[in-house]
Amino acid sequence: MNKLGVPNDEFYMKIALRLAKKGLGFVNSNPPVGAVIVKGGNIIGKGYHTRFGALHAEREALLDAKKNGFDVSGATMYVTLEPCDHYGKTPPCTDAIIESGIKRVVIAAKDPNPVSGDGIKKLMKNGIEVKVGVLENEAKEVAKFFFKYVTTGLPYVTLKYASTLDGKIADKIANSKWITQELRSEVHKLRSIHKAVLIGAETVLKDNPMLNVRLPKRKFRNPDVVVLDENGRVLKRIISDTDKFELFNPDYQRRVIIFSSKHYQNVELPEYVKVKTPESLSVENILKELAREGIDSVLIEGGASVFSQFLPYADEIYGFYATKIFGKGKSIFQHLSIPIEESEIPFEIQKIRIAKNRKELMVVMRKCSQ
Ligand code: AOF
Ligand code: ZN
Repeated sequence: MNKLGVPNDEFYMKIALRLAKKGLGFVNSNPPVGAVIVKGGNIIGKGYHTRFGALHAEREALLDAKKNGFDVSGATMYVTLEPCDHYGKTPPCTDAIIESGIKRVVIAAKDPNPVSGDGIKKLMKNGIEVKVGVLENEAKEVAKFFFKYVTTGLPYVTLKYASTLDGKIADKIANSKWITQELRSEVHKLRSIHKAVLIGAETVLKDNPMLNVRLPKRKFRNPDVVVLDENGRVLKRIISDTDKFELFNPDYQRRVIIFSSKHYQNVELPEYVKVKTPESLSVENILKELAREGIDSVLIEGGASVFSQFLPYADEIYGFYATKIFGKGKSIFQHLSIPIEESEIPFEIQKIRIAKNRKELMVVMRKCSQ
């Protein structure tokens, strides 16, 4: 809205962004994208990318307008990402827009994906007025996994831990369940948007975690699970005991990828379990392998040795703190030893949330842009 309360480009782009968000968790490793078609101040079509491989937002919006009996010629399309100009899983959106008679296209962010061609140029060549950069930062934020994945070839890395006030993720006898409770739904939301969660062997063996999404009244997809099983301890145990691990529960309909330096031949694994034994189990190598598997985002869920390894690669950190103290116990990053003068990490606090019962705190930190 402008000062007189008349809807402007930002107003419609906000609606397109809201639509884009509906695809979060379903579209990876494609971008969540939203589109709105406006004619004479009225919204006559809306669409978003609903799941990986499905129609792009632009085509969904055009179909929606058509379904509702509207003629889109002369209309304006608001789209959160530059329309593609390539034959991928679907034909180019530029062609659909040009054919439709739309005369103006407002774009939030340019597409960083080189394979998608130059959609802006193509539209302009065909006499369409194009405006780029409306709510660009917001659009990049919504599609942050996609932007990182396409520009670096690595997944977006989010580190998530739940600790006591004194930074302990487990007590002295290694009990680590239920440190935080109230803010659990935030964790489940995080799981629902990431393509995969990653944990160490120790966590699998000690906690037997489900790592699925539990959100009432919401549609979601369970993330794939990645296990760092350097010495093959989990693999060895599942030879006889697959059923005992929640991780391998087929009801969750997800892939399980195990990274190990050892592979036990003649281990019979269900078809959704994949064992990878790359030459190096360095974090960088693991992230590259995950990217090759189409994983655009990974939520690191522990324990201490995994947190310590992945900290330098994290784009974002979600710290959940409970008003509890363990004194002795396992510290979040206990495998690092950093002198005080180097201890400030390149992160800034973006958001905090206090639980209703005032017993828990969520701190969201983002890597500073250099
Ligand atoms: C999407 N959804 O709404 C838009 C996309 O392989 P394809 O054909 O699905 O094309 C994927 C590329 O298309 C994607 O990387 C991005 O560059 C562009 N735009 N993709 O999945 C959409 N608008
Ligand atoms: Zn497209």
